[in-house]
Amino acid sequence: MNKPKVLQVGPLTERFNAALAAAYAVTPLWQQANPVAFLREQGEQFELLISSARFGCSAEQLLCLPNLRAICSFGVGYDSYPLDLLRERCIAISTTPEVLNDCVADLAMGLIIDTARRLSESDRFVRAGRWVSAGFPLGRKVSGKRLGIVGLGRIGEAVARRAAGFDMPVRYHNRTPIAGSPHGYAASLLELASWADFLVLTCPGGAATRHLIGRDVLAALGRDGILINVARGTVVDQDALIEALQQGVIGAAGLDVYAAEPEVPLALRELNNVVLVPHIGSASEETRLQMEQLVLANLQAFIERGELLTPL
Ligand code: NAP
Ligand code: 8YV
Repeated sequence: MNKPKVLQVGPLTERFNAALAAAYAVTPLWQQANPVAFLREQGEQFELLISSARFGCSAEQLLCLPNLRAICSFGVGYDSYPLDLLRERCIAISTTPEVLNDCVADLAMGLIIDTARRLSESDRFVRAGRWVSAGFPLGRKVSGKRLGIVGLGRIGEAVARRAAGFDMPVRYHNRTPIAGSPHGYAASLLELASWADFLVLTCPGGAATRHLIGRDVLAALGRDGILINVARGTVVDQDALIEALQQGVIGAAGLDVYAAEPEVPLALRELNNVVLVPHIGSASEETRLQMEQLVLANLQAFIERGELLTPL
């Protein structure tokens, strides 16, 4: 029997690529000499697409895929897809929710501890041989501090559960308050930022949340406040953040995501009061394996039953 045809937009792990190729007739779009010309000439043969939160699929690419029926995406974020167009054309899309909650929340807690207790900075201090001639400056306490969460969803809830172990009171801001939530609701971002010691971002990216965190929110967070972003770089006005860190408007920041990845501006890299990691929220062996398996299970379910397991 012929293997079903699948178009894969960008590379994932060797393990995933091999598993996909074993069951399907895969066309790796990124390996085509001219991917744009390839799509224009041959796009109509594909009904199934594999992509990721990182590579997504543009409106221009969709135009070249008139027979597309389903997209199985690696990652939970969907800001790299034109959702209105997908809805209009009745193209189903799955993501990989839940399986990465723990790792992204763990990273958020790691960034909280790192920024407040200055772990990365103190590591640089020891490696540079500076301890022999000076003591390291004091950091800030973590336990018992106020934690504000922007986007109390699956990942935000996992952060809140971890914060309980640190005796941190939690408040949150979503567009809609969650009925029965044990956490206090802040009706505005300014209210949440003024209250919080740590402001953690776990909301989706995309046009609707672009620059939610700007100069006003940073000023409200204040000079002892710490911003943690494990959501999307677009949620923060990055220029305003750099200015706030340079001028001491906020105390520190821990960032996993950036405005134009993988570019990280020199102005950020030069600052000592920011911890910078390269979008590693879900990047553990265990979680990435579960995400890969969920992508494959979605694809199989769609082919066998016309239904995705974790549709958006
Ligand atoms: P989720 O369960 O859908 O939670 C998102 C939360 O954000 C919801 O509670 C939602 O509540 C809230 N929200 C949406 N728009 C908002 C707005 N304008 N202002 C305030 N809150 C808003 O999603 P999730 O699975 O937790 O994932 C969240 C995001 O994390 C993903 O979309 C992705 O961008 C990011 N992420 C990053 C990494 C990483 O590696 N760093 C990994 C995975 C995910 P309302 O709808 O009531 O507003
Ligand atoms: C992805 C992420 O691993 O799930 C998401 O939304 O940001 C990460 O978990 C990454 O974007 C690769 O696509």
